[in-house]
Amino acid sequence: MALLFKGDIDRGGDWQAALNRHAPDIEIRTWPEAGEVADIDYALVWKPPRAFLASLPNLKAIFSIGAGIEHLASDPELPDIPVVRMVEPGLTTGMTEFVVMSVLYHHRFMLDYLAQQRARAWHEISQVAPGRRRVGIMGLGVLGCDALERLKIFGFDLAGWSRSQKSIPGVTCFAGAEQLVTFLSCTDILVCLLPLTAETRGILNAETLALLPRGAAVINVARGGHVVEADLLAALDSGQIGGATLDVFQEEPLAEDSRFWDHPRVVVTPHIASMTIPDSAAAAVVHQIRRLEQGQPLEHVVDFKRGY
Ligand code: NDP
Ligand code: OXD
Repeated sequence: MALLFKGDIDRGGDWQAALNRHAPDIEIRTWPEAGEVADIDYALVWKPPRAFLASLPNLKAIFSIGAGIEHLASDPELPDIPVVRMVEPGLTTGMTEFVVMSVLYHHRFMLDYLAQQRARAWHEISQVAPGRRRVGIMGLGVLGCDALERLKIFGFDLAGWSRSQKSIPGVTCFAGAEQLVTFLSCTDILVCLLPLTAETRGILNAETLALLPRGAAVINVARGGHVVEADLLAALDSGQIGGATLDVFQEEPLAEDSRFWDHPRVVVTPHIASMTIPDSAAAAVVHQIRRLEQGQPLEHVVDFKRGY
């Protein structure tokens, strides 16, 4: 049995070692050393070029190195075999750390305090009790649910929004386009953890940003395509949005002349909110391969009709 890895070349050695550790019986090949392509059963990939996967004739399943799968959905020649998105504890924990950190950052007025520091100003801002701070997460999947679970400890007023109705203890759950207005209108700190699909592209735009309470914060750790950037900049300039933490952008790396770089109400990070960790991810991939080889259904298979 052979698996071909085609991802970040700098991390190829780590992946090879991790996969060998978790599956000594599987032959691990690292692109470009693909060998005889007809022998390859599985591909573990990030942003493969168009038709690359179609050139592997006997694949049984494709594993995405990341949680997002647009890099595969955009390939018109994607083979018609199961595609598994990345769900692994390292990626989940990393995202939760970043979300908790960012929510606390806005909750505790850090943008204002940093501005005060630069101005050598010593001024207390009245603290808001966590129970009076409404934190809402768009996307109640693996990542959104884990972040909410950890945010509970702080006592925030928590809400979430998803496509299908959910029931999560301690979280007010909203669902569907018809409940989006209500969800947004009672969210002080908004976190976007949606997949990028035809339905969610541009979901944070002038109209939806205007539904948030004035001064709300926006944390986007999903995809740049969720935000209409010109609309967000206008909302930041007007004070409708009080601050933003942006980890993802329409164009990455962020253009040198982007206004986000030095906007005083924005924190920019270079798409690092979370990363797949080779060791735990290799265990997750091997677990799925074992399932398939034993005739059990794969987990976390992408439904391309839904788009995620
Ligand atoms: P999941 O597939 O587990 O969850 C997706 C959630 O979004 C589900 O709750 C789903 O609803 C909801 N959703 C999808 N479409 C809609 C819609 N039209 N309206 C309302 N809700 C919708 O994804 P993950 O939690 O694993 O990952 C989320 C995203 O995070 C990834 O797609 C990726 O883009 C991003 N990401 C970013 C990283 C970074 O470093 N910045 C790292 C890792 C991931 P339902 O539950 O009803 O299906
Ligand atoms: C992912 C990402 O989707 O890294 O995992 O953004």
